[in-house]
Amino acid sequence: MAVPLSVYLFQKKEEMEWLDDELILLLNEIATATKEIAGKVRKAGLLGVLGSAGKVNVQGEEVQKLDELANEILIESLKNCGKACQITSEEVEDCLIVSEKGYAVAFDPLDGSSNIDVNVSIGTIFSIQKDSIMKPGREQVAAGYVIYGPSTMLVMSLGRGVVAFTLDPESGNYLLSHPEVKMPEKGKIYSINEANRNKWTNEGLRRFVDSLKEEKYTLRYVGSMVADVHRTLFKGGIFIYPADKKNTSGKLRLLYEANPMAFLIEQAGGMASTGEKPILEVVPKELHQRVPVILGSKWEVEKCLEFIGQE
Ligand code: P6P
Repeated sequence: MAVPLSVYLFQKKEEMEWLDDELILLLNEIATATKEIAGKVRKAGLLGVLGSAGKVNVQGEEVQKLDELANEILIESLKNCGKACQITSEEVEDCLIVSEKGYAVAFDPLDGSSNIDVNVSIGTIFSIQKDSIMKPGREQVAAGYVIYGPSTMLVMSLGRGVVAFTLDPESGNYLLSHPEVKMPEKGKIYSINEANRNKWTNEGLRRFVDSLKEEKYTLRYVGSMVADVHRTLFKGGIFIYPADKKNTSGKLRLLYEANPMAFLIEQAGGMASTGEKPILEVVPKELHQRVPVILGSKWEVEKCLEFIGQE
């Protein structure tokens, strides 16, 4: 039988001295919270939790009822397990300081919420740092996401490669389904919202996208970062959310979207850049700061950086 997440983490303690009991407990807690979220997502239409919560969050985005529910589930779980010293959520303006020492957790409780009401894959993204979340992403001790898709999958890295677990509906356990996720060196898919093409602030980016069309790449864009990054991680290619005239620093948030995804992509052999530097080298200045995101297979990311550098 495939290895359950809790057993996998216990087994990894031997190989990874930094994987202490607190971190193992925290990861199991986050996994358990996402199982509860998966249950709500699966039955959303029956629970009356579709649609807007009638509020706007710190991002200026309309909050969906499921966003709020997922946020409450994660915050309660992290508070109850007592192993998170800081809790940062996309849905909460300020960082919740619990104690000075321990593991700092940042998360997007339900990413891609504009897709909730149309039953398209959405996800939860998390990042874990020692003591404070306000450090370059290179220092993450763990990061991952759960994608609520045709199957619910937990994809994560502890700093030694990327593994994926699939939620088994019978046992209710996350079971190891992909012991080693490696990115293809090059793909055939590009993923960017081309509706914003004329707003992109870098002319080289338009030339790069046109060059991929010349090479017969296909476009896939779900509009949920978790779904677009999951496909890029497994199939290769490139995902881009660039700076544009409306979002001058891009739209995606550093601490709980760009950093965890960049950590996974690099751990799987890919690259993740802001266009000026590796995402994991950005020194955070604000809790909800945004960065441009260019991530995926090395070949495409390097090619993209060449084009935008020649602007
Ligand atoms: P756009 C979802 O709202 C999100 O934050 C990410 O999940 C996704 O990649 C992006 O926004 C989509 O933004 O402007 O293309 O709709």
